[in-house]
Amino acid sequence: MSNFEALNEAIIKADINKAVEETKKAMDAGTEVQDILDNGLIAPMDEVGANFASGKMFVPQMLRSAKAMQECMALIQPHFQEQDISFKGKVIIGTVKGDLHDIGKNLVSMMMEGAGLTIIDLGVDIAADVFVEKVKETGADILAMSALLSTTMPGMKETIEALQSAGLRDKVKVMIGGAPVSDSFAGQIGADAYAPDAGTAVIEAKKLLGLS
Ligand code: B12
Repeated sequence: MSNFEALNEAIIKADINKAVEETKKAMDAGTEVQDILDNGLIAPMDEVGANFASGKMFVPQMLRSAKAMQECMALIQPHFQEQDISFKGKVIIGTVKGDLHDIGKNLVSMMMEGAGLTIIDLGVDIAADVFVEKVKETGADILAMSALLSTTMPGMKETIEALQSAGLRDKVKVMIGGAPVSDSFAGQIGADAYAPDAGTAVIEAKKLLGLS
C-alpha cells in the first residue's frame, strides 16, 4: 500500500486542488487505481463520517469533502475499464427515496460499467414505483439499490414488494448495498444479493448473471 497521507488529509480538509494534485501524483507514480480508491479516497471518508458523528464536522464540510472525493474519482474512472469484457447485462441503479447520498452508488456504477455492464442510473431519491416502472420499461437484468440512512432502508423492501405486486419479481435480480445495509437485511427483505463495496458488487453482479 502506498502512502496516502497527503491525499487523505486533503480529502478530510476538503482541499479539492490539493486532493486532485495528489491523485494525479499517485497515478503518475504508477500506483494501482484500486489502491488509490480504497486507501487514498474511501478511507478518509470514514474519518469524515466519524468527525461528523462526534460533532467535530458539520454538513457543509462533509459535503465539501465528498466533492473533493468525487473530483478525484472522476480522474481514476477511465482506468477502471476491464480489458477482457466478456459479458453484457443491463443494470438499473439508484438511491432509494428520501436518501441523497450518491458517492457509493456512483462508484458501484463506475465499476460495473468498467466491467462491461450497461448502466441506467436513475440518480437519488427514487421511489419504489419509479424503480418498478423503469424495470418494466427497460427489461433490466439487475436492479441495484443504495441506501446510506437507516431511515431510508425500508425503501428497499417497499421496492421489492412493489416488484412482486407488478408481477416482475422473477424477471429481475435485486441487489442492495450501502453502509447500514447488511447481508442479513438482504435476506430478510428477499433481495438476491448484497455487497459491502463496489468491487464485490461487480463480483456479485456477475454471479447473478450466471457469468462466474
Ligand atoms: C458524504 C456524506 C454526506 C453527503 C452526501 C453527498 C453525496 N453526494 O453523496 C451529505 C452532506 C449531503 C450528507 C447528508 C446527510 N447525511 Co451523510 N454522510 C456522508 C458520509 C460522510 C460519507 C458517505 C460516503 O459517500 N461514503 C463513501 C462511499 C464510497 O461509501 P458508501 O456510500 O458506503 O458506498 C460503498 C458501499 O456501501 C457500497 N454500496 C453503496 N451503495 C451500494 C449499492 C449497491 C447495489 C451495492 C451492491 C453496494 C453499494 O459500495 C460503495 C463503494 O465501495 C457518511 C459517513 C460514512 N463514512 O459513511 C455520512 C452518513 C451516511 N450521513 C449521515 C447522516 C445522518 C446524514 C444527514 C441526515 C445529515 C443531516 N443531519 O442533514 C443528511 C441526509 C441527507 C439525505 N436526505 O440523504 C449518517 C447516517 C446515519 C445512519 N445510519 O442513518 C452517516 C453514517 C454519518 C454519521 N456517522 O452519522 N451526507
